[in-house]
This record gives sequence, C-alpha cells and structure tokens, in this order.
Amino acid sequence: MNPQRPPRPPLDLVTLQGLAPWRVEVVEESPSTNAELVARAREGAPEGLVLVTEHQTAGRGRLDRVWVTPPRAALTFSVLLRPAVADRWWPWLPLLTGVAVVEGVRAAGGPACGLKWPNDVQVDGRKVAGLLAERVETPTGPAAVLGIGLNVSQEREELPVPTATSLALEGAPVDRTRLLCAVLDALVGQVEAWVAAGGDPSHQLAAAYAERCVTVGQQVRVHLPSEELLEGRATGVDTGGSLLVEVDGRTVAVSAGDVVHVRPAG
Ligand code: BT5
Repeated sequence: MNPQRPPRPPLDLVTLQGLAPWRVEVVEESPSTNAELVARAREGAPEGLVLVTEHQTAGRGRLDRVWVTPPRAALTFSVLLRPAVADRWWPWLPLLTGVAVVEGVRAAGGPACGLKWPNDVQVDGRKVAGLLAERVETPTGPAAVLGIGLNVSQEREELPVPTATSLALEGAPVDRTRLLCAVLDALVGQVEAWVAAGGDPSHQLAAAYAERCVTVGQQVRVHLPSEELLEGRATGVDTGGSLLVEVDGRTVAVSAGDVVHVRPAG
C-alpha cells in the first residue's frame, strides 16, 4: 500500500437516499452483499433493495471463486429484483447487468468498457468489474440478486490478479457515489425496457449487448464444468443468452452455467 495515498472517502449517504425507485442501504462491512441479499430476499425483502458495503470481506465469484477488494477502493453491491418475465428469459439478467455497468461507467466519466461473455467487464482486455447473478426461490416467488464488484481506485499492488484493473489505473479516478448513481440509473433503464418487452431480448437488449460484447468474433477456449474443453470461434449470442461457438463446422450453444472461462486463443 502506498503510505502517500490520501484517505479514501466514504460513500455519500445523503446522495444515495434519493435514488428512487431504488432503496439503497450502505453497511460498513459485509462478508458478501450477495449472500446477505439472498437471505433478505428469502425473508421477503422487496424489489429495488440495494445493499452496498464499504468493505466486503468474503466476496463471492462464480463457481466458488472469490472476489477481493480493499475497503472503500471499489463498489461492491447487490440489487434485488423480482422481474415478472418468463423463466426462459432469466439468463439475460447477468448480460443486462453488464450492459448497465458499461453504460454507467461511461456516464460517470469512465472509459469505454467491453463485455467478455457472459459478464466480465473489461477495459482493453483487463477485468475492471465482475458480476454474479443468482436466482433465489422465495415465498413470494423467484427473485434475482445481481451482484456487482467494480474496481475504482485500487493501485496495481492492491489488485488480486495481474489480469485485473481499476478505473483509476485506466486514467479515470471516478467518484464512487457518482459511479453508483450512474450504474443504478442505467440499470433501472435496462430493467424497465426488458420487463416492458416481457423479457424478450430482441426488442432492445440483444442489440445493446452485442454492441458491447468483445467475445463474439473471437477465437475462444471454453472450459465446461465437465472439465471438457471447447475451442472454436464465437459467432454470436442466441435468444436464450447462450454463446454460440463454431467448433469444427458445427455450432455449439454454451449456456451461462456451463462456461468457466473464455479467452482469445493464444
Ligand atoms: C466474478 O466471478 O467476476 C463475479 C464477481 C462478483 C462480485 C460481486 S461484489 C458484490 C457481490 N457480492 C458478492 O459476494 N459477489 C458480488 P468470476 O467470473 O468467477 O471471477 C472471479 C475471479 O476474478 C477470481 O478467481 C480472480 O481471478 C478474479 N478477481 C478476484 N477479485 C478481483 C478483482 N477485484 N478484480 C478483478 N478480478 C478479480
């Protein structure tokens, strides 16, 4: 850590109070905002609840991986939705979240980001944000918890892996409160349009995703949960949100749950 670095400011709670339709709660420390919001969803918490923590101590990634961020250096938060759309469209939720993060970062003065399918947010191939969407069955119906970890002011040595970056390292030292407002603003726009279309991505979301997706057109290597490896060219995203990969002349649809990792072939 750099001893010369000025203290990092906390989130501005007053600004975050006025973000209707969201209800934003900020806690100083949380093991995982996703884990906490999943529990709150089961207890009946309403759509629109946003749980933010200044310091996440046991952040979850996909497939038991971890998400690591120092206090006040990142945005770590989760959003509770109860979208009235058919189950078959739910796989679009993480993709929709990615679109909103890219839009929000840009609106707050950050760099142009790309989406590595399904939902890594990258700047020039380096990961600046990770998203974790979880579906929860609750007494009042299914809920979605959308978790977002966005690196804001970390310095190089504060990042857990060399493939990571932060907005500050990309030359955009964005204020976290402003950034959170911008991402939530973009998210409400995306969610409203998607729900109004009954979840059908062909109205707007599929195009918005395709525009920002940096995976399609690339040679990719996909690790499947069965430990199998798939190598081919990503040709598109189908209506179910799956990545289409052309392997030896045939097209394979890879659903969100199946892909561990996608990289340009080296
Ligand atoms: C993700 O998983 O990228 C999903 C991360 C979601 C984090 C948010 S924070 C708020 C909410 N509450 C939670 O508990 N989680 C969500 P995955 O694609 O599995 O990527 C995890 C991998 O990213 C790790 O194995 C590391 O290699 C790398 N990683 C960990 N921390 C990182 C960071 N701060 N920046 C960039 N890469 C990171």
